[in-house]
Amino acid sequence: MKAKHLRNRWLGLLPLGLILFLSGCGQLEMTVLDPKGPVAQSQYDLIVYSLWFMLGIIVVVFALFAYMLIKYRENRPGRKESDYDPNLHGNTTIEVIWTIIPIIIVVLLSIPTVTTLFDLEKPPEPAAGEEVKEPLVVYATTADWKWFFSYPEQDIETVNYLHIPTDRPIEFRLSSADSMSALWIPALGGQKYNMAGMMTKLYLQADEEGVYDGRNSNFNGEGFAAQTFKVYAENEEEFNTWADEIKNEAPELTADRYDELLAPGMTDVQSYSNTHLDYVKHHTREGMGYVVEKYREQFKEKLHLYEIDKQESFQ
Ligand SMILES: [Cu+2]
Repeated sequence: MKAKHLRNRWLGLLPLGLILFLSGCGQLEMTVLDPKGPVAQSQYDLIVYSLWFMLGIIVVVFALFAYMLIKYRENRPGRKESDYDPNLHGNTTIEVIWTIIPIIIVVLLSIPTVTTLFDLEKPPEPAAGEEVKEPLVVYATTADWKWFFSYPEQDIETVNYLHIPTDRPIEFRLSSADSMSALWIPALGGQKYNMAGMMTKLYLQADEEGVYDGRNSNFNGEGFAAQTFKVYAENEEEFNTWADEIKNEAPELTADRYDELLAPGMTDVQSYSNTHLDYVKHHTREGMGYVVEKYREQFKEKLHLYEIDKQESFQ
């Protein structure tokens, strides 16, 4: 019976072992463990710190467990009846130890966690010796089931894809035109929610050039699985060239065109030489019910799965 319990305890460690084993492979899917910017890096460090810390606790607990099993086993040679005294009530030394140790554990886990959480609300600090750069503001607005990225500084807008300069903080201003969603670019940092009628801020930064995956991480209906986008992180010069090109060559986003895009459904990647912020601000009280009011009937209808097939064809 005892042996079986022991085996079950080791089985419980199996998932942890698998995580450690798989993370060693550098799998592209496990981007959380392969940070590409300072925000993702600080979150990664926190995960690793907590993991090692808790691993340390597990080691101590299992060592004590093994010690107890061996020391107090019934058939130990020379064991006396008086060796077993389970009455610990009123044992001040032991009670102080098992109160103080958990307090130390909680303090050592919470200090780095709270510090990191508070730092996430500010733009990431530049690396030593580098100049402080003003964050690039990007409004990330979701509508079922697509992403609008508005760049007020460049006066351009993209749908379902995103270009960002490297080594510069990006200040995402998150909002939703209808259902609650969440912006998640695992290689650059954790997710934050997009909600209608309000604005949340998320600071992210890419240190390395590359193409990263982004997605909605909050379930919001049939098109959820396909509500993804690519993030192209490139150096400042390339980014400016791209932005100029969109500004000069992309069509204008008219109010009518924007309304069409807001209808529940899928869309391909698109670029425009102005932003929808000219027409409606979904994060304000006035802009909050805009889409739901306009597409009342369609929101009531059940959408068909072939719409999702359409989205998959351009991924
Ligand atoms: Cu909430």
